[in-house]
Amino acid sequence: MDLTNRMMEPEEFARQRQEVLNQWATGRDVDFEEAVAYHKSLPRSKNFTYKLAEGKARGITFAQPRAGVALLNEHLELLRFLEEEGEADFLPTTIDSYTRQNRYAEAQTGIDESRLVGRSMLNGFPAVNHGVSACRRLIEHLKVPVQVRHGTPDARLLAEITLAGGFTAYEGGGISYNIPYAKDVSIEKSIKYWQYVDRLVGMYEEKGVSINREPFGPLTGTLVPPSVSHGVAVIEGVLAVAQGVRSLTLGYGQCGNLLQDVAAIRTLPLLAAEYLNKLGYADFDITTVFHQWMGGFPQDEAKAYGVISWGAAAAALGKATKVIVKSPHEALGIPTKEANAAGIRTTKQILNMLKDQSLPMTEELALEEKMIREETRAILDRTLDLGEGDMAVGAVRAFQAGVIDVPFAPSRYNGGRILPARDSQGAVRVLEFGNLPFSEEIKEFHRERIARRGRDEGREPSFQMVIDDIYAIGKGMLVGRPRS
Ligand code: 8ZB
Repeated sequence: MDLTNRMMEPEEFARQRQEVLNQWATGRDVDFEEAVAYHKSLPRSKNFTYKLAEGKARGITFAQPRAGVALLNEHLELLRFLEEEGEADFLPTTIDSYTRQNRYAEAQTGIDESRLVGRSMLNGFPAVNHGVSACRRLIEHLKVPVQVRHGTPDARLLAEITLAGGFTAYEGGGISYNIPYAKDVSIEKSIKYWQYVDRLVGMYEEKGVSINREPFGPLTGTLVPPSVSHGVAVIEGVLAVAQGVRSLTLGYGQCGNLLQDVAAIRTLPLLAAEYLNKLGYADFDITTVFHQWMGGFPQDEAKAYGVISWGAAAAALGKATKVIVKSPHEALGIPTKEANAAGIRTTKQILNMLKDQSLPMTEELALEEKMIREETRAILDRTLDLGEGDMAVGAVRAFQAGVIDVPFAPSRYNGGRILPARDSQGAVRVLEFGNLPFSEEIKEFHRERIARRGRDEGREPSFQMVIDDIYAIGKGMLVGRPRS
């Protein structure tokens, strides 16, 4: 394995860049020096990093939707609507699935078909096909900062084009955009692809242009124990900073139990800073993103608003820097712009009402924080051991060994040996540990909590409990109780 967590050599970057920019015709429009000058010509109010830092300093939580359609004018119209009618603090550009798979010819067919039928035939905005100047038109016509959101194991060309196009934030990472999204891409490969992206961001930083990087926190979004997603988030943070990234937003997907969610979002930046410092990095700024519930939603829009509101409340009480918003159409698919805007406004109402409130530290909250810290450290310390101090090597070996194991992931590079289940208060615990490197005390805590639920429900904890939990929120509950 020639993978390392050292900063990529300039020669290696230049060699790959040649290749990457020739993957599609629009790649040839990328001129790095000119792009740096373009960024410097933009007002600070359009830069993601500055606005995040301002929100963090003020202790407020921003709201950001997801959104993307096939054609430029329609996409711009959608984003303007979410800015004006949705009151979005940050905007996204969600990239279509063909582009995520580097299938640009098929994305082009999607664009052509969308023009013919007069509606979007892609599930996002194919930014590679549209190219640098189309991206700049978006940025110029929008007031707030815009981020690229996708799900791409090899996102090098997409990064080159969108960053040259004026976007100031880029989601993803070598683990979080592989394991939940791909079946057959090795982690070693996707980490290398993402080292390129992080190095590119580092090069912008060195030229005085700040670009925010956000690993995708929720992973599969399906009952992921906080320590598992925190482990991955910290690793991806370390990998990013090692390539010169400075503005890092670490994410977590709502599980549904308020104390566990608040504990998770509070511990995340502290754990990341702890490991970054321990590994000798000092030049970074960490903010957080809380994802409203990423699992199955109720079809009933009124109930969906309830789920959205609960996510907004947890984000506000956890003092996340921003929250990624769901829409009342979540159970049906991609939302209309009206439904999307309604989800943001619902969220903003809650954020505004809670912005001056905070949860007091209690014994229960302290316990949740302690468990998350100990479990995350167990995972990260073993990962570093396996990598002999190198986090990139460690990550590959940790997945091989099942030391990191993401529930319900499609990737064959993920062990898939752990099973999560909720406890009687809805906190996500671990039912089957696989090879998670947890101490006996930690394991006993999980067993005891799940056993207590089993007693409440008069059944042995089993796979059925897990299934029931996966569908519970969609059916109007949190804990998947058997019908009584
Ligand atoms: C992993 C992210 C899944 C979420 C939303 C889904 C789901 C995907 C779009 C979108 C608005 C799009 N999502 N693509 N939302 N416009 N083009 O991402 O609905 O909530």
